[in-house]
Amino acid sequence: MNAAVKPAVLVARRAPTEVLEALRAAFEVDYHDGEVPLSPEALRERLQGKVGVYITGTERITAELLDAAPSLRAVCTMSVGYNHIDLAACTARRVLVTNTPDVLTESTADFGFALLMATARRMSEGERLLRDGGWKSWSWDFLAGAEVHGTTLGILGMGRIGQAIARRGRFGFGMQVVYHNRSRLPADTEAELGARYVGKDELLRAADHLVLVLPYSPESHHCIGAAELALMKPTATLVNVARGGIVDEDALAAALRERRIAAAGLDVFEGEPRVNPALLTLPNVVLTPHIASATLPTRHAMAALAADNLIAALTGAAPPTPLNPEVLSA
Ligand code: 8YV
Repeated sequence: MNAAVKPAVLVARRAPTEVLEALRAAFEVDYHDGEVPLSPEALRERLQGKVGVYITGTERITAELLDAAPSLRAVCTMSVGYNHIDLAACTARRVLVTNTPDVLTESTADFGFALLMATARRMSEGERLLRDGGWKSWSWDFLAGAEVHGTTLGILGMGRIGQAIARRGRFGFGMQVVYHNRSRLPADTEAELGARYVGKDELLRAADHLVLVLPYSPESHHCIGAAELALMKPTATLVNVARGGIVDEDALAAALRERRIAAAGLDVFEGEPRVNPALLTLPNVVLTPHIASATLPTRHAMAALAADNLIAALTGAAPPTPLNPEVLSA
């Protein structure tokens, strides 16, 4: 590459120093290091003349935006989910899209399991009570929650993260694992995980703890609503570490309020960072601000992978994790 004419890219969110340095060595970088994401208008403006963009889950890449930024050739997101990117529109315009799978699998599964535990064992409720001076005495059922070990773990969406959660449940907690997925896992993977494939309704009926780890799409929008919640055990917990839009939050709040399910743990929300007010006042829901992948090593690895993808995409090398590799051979 001719160092005098580096390609121009936009780094649309703050990135770790070493990653920014690598990007600056390869590109002319326009850097948005503010806490708040660029507005759609500012993003469109800053993309003028750029051939690549480094984004996170908070920047939406739409067909309209692509048409307004015709120089763009690569969109590299520091996230495994890519529902914020119109992939078909990118492919149609021969814009490469990459994401960051694998590097966050184990940390996200750790957090999913932690949220399950916190939810089942009423940890947030206990801490709130303690901090508020409400710990006065003891009784046999004081903050008694649901059992985790030896119970049935249901997983909706059995991709890499779902499988990593299944391993924790099976090998760490002696749980029976049932799952539902668009496609069934190979028999040897099912055997390794001790996981039984079931229909969605059976999953809802069987799970003592149901974890949602499926990708968000028009098909999965509100796929857990009033009808699905009605199939769950009144003692069950629901955990969502996927995307907020998968759950109808009003229906969930009603089910929690009326104790039609016992509790929920939510790391993702439909309108995040805004949280449905109906959830905020309920005692039996643990709420966390979309931090399932948030460990420093994992976030460094995600950022580095997104940058590696951007550098490869714009220097003629093979990007490590493309989502539409057909663009490369077109
Ligand atoms: C990120 C995520 O926190 O990777 C994903 O899809 O949801 C999270 O790991 C976030 O989207 C960062 O861009």
